Parts: sequence; C-alpha cells; structure tokens
Amino acid sequence: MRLLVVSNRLPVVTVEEKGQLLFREGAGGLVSGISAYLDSLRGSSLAGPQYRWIGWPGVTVAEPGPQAHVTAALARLRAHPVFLTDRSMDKFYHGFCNKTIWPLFHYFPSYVACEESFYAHYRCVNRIFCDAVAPLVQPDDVVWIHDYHLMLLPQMLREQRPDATIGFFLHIPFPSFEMFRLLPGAWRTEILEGLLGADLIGFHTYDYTQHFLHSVLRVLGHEHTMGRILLPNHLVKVDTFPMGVDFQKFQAAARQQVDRTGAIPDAALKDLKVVLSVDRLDYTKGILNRLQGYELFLEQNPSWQQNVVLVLVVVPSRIGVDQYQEIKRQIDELVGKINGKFGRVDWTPVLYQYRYLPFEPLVSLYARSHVALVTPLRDGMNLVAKEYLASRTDGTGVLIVSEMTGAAKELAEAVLINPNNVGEIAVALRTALEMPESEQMRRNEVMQERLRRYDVVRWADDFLSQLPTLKAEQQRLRSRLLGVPARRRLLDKFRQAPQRTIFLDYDGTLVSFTDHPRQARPSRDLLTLLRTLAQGAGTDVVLVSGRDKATMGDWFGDLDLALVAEHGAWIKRRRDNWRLAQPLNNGWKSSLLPILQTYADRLPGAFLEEKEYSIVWHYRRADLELASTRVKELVDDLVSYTANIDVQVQQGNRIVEVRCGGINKGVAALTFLPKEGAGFVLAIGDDWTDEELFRALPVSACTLLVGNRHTWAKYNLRNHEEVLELLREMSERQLQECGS
Ligand code: GDG
Repeated sequence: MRLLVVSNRLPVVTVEEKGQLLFREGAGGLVSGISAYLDSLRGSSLAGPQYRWIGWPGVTVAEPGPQAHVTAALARLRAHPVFLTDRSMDKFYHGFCNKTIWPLFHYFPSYVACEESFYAHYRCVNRIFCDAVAPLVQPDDVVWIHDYHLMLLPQMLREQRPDATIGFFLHIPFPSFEMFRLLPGAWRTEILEGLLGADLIGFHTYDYTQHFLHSVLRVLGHEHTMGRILLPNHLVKVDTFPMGVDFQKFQAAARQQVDRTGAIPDAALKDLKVVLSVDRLDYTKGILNRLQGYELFLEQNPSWQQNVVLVLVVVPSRIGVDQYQEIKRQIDELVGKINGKFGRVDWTPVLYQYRYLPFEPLVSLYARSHVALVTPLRDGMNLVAKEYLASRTDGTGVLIVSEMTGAAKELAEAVLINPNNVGEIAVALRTALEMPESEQMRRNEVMQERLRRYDVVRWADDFLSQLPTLKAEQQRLRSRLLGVPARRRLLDKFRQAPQRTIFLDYDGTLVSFTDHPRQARPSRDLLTLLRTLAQGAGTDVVLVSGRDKATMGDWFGDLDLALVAEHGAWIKRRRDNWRLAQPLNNGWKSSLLPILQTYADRLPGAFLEEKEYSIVWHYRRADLELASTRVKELVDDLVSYTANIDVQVQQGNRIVEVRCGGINKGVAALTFLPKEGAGFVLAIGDDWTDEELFRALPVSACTLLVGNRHTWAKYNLRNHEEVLELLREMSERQLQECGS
C-alpha cells in the first residue's frame, strides 16, 4: 500500500530567500499529527516510506521554470506541490475556506461571507487538486484527503478514478444542520456529494459524525445504517476517530528538559505558578475570554497576585482576514490593560509572545507550566490540551479545557469550563492552582493512559485499516450488479425463448420517485417502449404495482399489457377487464383510517392515499428524522390494532402500507405463468414488496433489484435508467427478430 496524503498545505513551508529555497516544518495540528504517523512508517519494515504528500507549497510560483525547481526540491521530501495563483489563493483560501466555511463550521454565522466568486474558486481549486492527484494514483494506493479546504475533491477524484481508495478526514467541527443549512442550497448539496465520493469519512467526535449524517439525510435524503450509506454506485462509511498526539515524543522531549530558557527565561518565571496558553491566532480559540477570565481571577483573588503568571503564546495566523487583525488588536489591548492594572516593577501578570515557537521550547513550556488554560469557543479537537498532558512526565499539572472542544469529550477528568462564562474560567483557575498534587495525579493518570494508548499513530492506523474491509464490502456489492456477461446471457435467453413473461414494478423501477404519487405519470417515451416490448411475438408484459386500478387503467389501459394493481388485489389480463384476485374484505379500513389520519396530522408533509383494499401512509416529503420515530410508533399501533384482522402492515420506500391479508405481488405473478415450462421469466422491482415477487418466481427466472441492498433478486441494477436501457435493448432485439 502506498499512502497519498492530500491537504491544502504541504507539511513544509517553502520560503524564498535571496533566490534560495528554504523549507521548515509548518505549524498546525494536522501537520504535526500526520507527520508523526508518517515517521512511524519510516521506521517500519516497509520497503522505504511508502507515502507522498500532495499540497500547496506555501508560496506562489507562477513560471514553469521555478515550478519545476520547486517540484524537484520537494520530491526529495516526498512532497508534490500543487501550484495556485495569488488570485485563487485569495478567493479560495482567504475567501471560501477562511471567510465562509471556517466561521460557519465554528458557529460564527455573523462572520460568514457568502460570495459566489469565493465558491467558484473553491470549486476550481478542488479541480486543480484533482488534476494533480489523479495521475499520481496507482492501483492499491490509498488517497487520504484532509480537511475543509478539499471537501469537493473526493467526488471529483472518484469520477476520474472510480476504483480509487479514498479516505477523508475533517479536522474542524461538522456543525449542526441548522448551521450547515445557512449555506446556499447548491453549495451544501455539492459539498455533501463531494464528501460522499470518499469510501470512508472521519470526524473527531460522535457529535460531528451525527451532524454530518443528519445533513446528508436532510439535504440529500440518504439514510444510513450504523454510519453506512448505500448509494446507487457506492458504499460510504462515516465514523468517529478522535485524533491523538505523539505521546512518546512529548514524553521524551519533556524528560530531556531541553531548552528550558528557549521560550521564557526561567528567571522571568521565578517561583511563580505558571498558567500556559498556546494557540494560533484565531477568534475561535477564545483567547479574549481567557484573558478576561484571568483578569477576573486576579481581581477576585488578590493573594494570587504576584504569585502567578500567564504565559500567553499566540502564533500568527491568517493575518489577511479582517477578523484576525481585529482579534489581534483586542488581545494586544487586553494584555496591556491587565499588565497595566495589576503589574508591579518586579511582576508582569501576562507574559505575551506573538510568534511561533520551535518544538523544544514549546515542550519545555508545557513541562514547566502548572496549569494549561485551553478555552476555545469552538474547536474540532484541540491538540494543545492533549500535548500538555503528554508532556507531564511526573503526572502533575492541571488542564482546564473548554467543553466546546472535541478534546473535552475524551478528557472528562480535566477541569471543564464553558468559555462563554468568564466567571467559570476565574473559578477554574483558582481550583486548578490550589488543587492538591495527589488529585492532579489521580486525574491525569486516567487521561494520560488514554492518550498513551490512543496516540496519533493508532488514530491514523484505525482510520486507514478500515479501508480494505470497506473495499471488500463494496466489491461484494458490486459483484451483484448485472455485469456485461450476465446481461449478455439474459438477452440471449430472451431472444431464444418462444415464450417470455416480463414482470415490471412501476414506481422506482420505470420512473423515479416524486413528492406525490400523482406526479409520476409515465412519459410518452416510456409508453412507447412498453408498447413496443409488449407487441413482440410471445412476449407478455405485466405491470405489477401497488397503485390503485383507476390510475393504472388511466395510464396504461390503452396498451396491450397485463396489469396488477394494489399489490395483487386486482388483476387485469390483456384485453380483459379488472377482476379481484380473490374475495377480499375491506371492512377494516374504516377503523384504521382515523389512526392513520392522526399520524398524518402529527407529521407535517405526511399524507394518506386510500385505495380499495389498502391504505398508504406516505412520508416522503416529511422531516425524515421525525418520520422515523413516527413510523415506529405507527407500525407499533397498527400491529396491535390489527392483531385479530386479516391485514398486512408493510413498510416500503418512505411509505407504510396496510392491505388485505393473503395478497402479494408473488401470488399475483404466479397466475400469469403457465403450469408447464414457464419459458423466459424476468422480474424487475425496487421495493420490499417486490421481494415477494422475486421469491415466488421459479428459480430459473431472472430477477433484478433496482438499488443497492441485500435482496432475493439475483442481480442489482443501479437505477431506473439502467432498467429502461435494458428494456430498450430487449425491444430492439425483438424488432431485429421481426425484420430477419
Ligand atoms: C486544527 C483544528 C484540531 C501551536 N503553536 C505552536 C505549535 N503549535 C501546534 C501545537 C498543536 C497544533 O499546533 C495546534 O493544534 P490545535 O489542535 O490546537 O489547532 P489547529 O491548528 O486549529 O488545528 C483543531 C487539529 O486541526 C487537528 O485535527 O485539533 O481543532 O482546528 O500541535 O503544538 N507548535 C510549535 N510552536 C508553536 O508556537 N512548535
């Protein structure tokens, strides 16, 4: 297996100085995490590190000559650059990524800019990435795409490389549907479809996973079973993988006590208790709330003044975006205010650094600090919280962490705070600073053990090891599709048989579903196709539907077909009248109608369709989540009400149907087959009611399910268009026969 990691930025920052290209490690959780995993591969017994990293190199290189130079230089680091113009970077990265998706997914809707040109460039850059990645993909490669910059890429890549193994991981929160729906309709559809091009989609927390599945249901209408979404062409798994840190690396670095004076000289910290705060500059990180909490703490606890220091490290980030400049200004101001208000000649309450720290000084700060104060307003995970714990070699130290971070879900023994409540931060600071060491160690032991076990290598391994199983499952499903050889055999049998019977379901099989059953009227083309097919010598076409006989008669009465309505209650043979299949009693309808009506009233969008021997409760247009609860309640109620009457309650494609007992499509179909030698028999359907048809037919029959699920049918077709294509081919063969 070769791993192709794709992210917006390469893990190296390319800087041009005096005509020379220099590379250094980039900041950010994604880079540190993946690098650790890749380092672990480097040391493995694999023949060389089997990976490549594809992304933007960090500088704009416009000319082909310098581009070739950068490409060659990066190739030595197993990196492959994707070159973007300044304009693209502006609209794509500073625009759609950082002014639209970032604030929206972090619940800052008022910061969201919805500009068409941003999205156009987002699409365009995802396409550029696709064109860069696709030629590199070899069979057996795994493509692992990262983060919100590239949400359209999985589907784009899938179109170019249908068999590729593609994983996607989102490092930021996936917001609730109420937030996600703020995006214009076309964008949100494309983003979800884009993500569903992957085989496996991962999120940091269960909540984000559920939010995503919910949006997929609400926007695209795809349901899931235990995180598995079965699409017509594809099976996608959605799951939770909380990212860890390189625990041993932090432990080892902290043990070495390296570079203790690198960040802040020891003298400045003296005998003070140190509270540490480290983040990229970002309004989501809650740095202002943190400062306000600290200010309040100093105010409320004068005895702690001159005994504590807040080391505030802010790493410059996205300085091109207005809100970042503004937050920087506010931080500068507030630090100045706190230092001015409480500071003494020999004590500065906040030691503020606005810069990137190398790894060693960062770890020595983690190791030196009594408390880590992590207060994001929203954060996908937050690795700083985990890194702090990983650096506490003696088990002491207190982590204060916001409950709005993904990390809080795993770090329940930390001091959890709501970052919007400044008072809570102040109280937490006192609790942390005064916590006995024995309690600190008791809490940390549990968290450290978890972080040690589920480290970043385990995280990546967990994610990547699911892909082969998923591919095998997809393969199994694909092998059920009507492939070229089976299709050829089917057509040969059809051509050679003197007697042929074709059973066709209607909704979902010959036409796609519509909001209301009335809208699914057959097109002129479809009627022509059915007519031609039915005209073939020795060919009987039987439309087997759950619809009422009036609609069936209205739509197909003029054709030379046999019709079955209400799932077999009514049968109309060719050139004959409708007849009841067997004596039926529909006296139960009057007692069940009020129940079904009550449920329709309780679910906006649900409605009833009454037929002579059945009632259908439709919920296609309703909120599908509420519907799933109502369906369970309704079916429960119906089952108990109908215990002593001869009716069946059946769930179908976004419907619940109650109908007379003893009738089903299978029983009806058998009445069309001659007792001796049935000849060529074909049945195509999409719904659960069609399973009865598939089961009842002789084993020699060819049965086809439209859709992608487990079935009695021998083969699957992807959608109704594939059905029409097959029928067209059959009808052409008949015409050829007539001509010859
Ligand atoms: C995104 C999501 C999610 C920071 N300053 C310095 C420095 N860092 C390193 C830290 C840590 C990383 O950067 C920050 O990671 P976070 O998780 O805190 O935040 P984001 O950068 O916003 O990352 C986040 C993450 O992706 C992973 O999925 O957790 O929610 O927003 O590793 O150590 N490293 C050094 N000097 C610094 O000054 N060396």
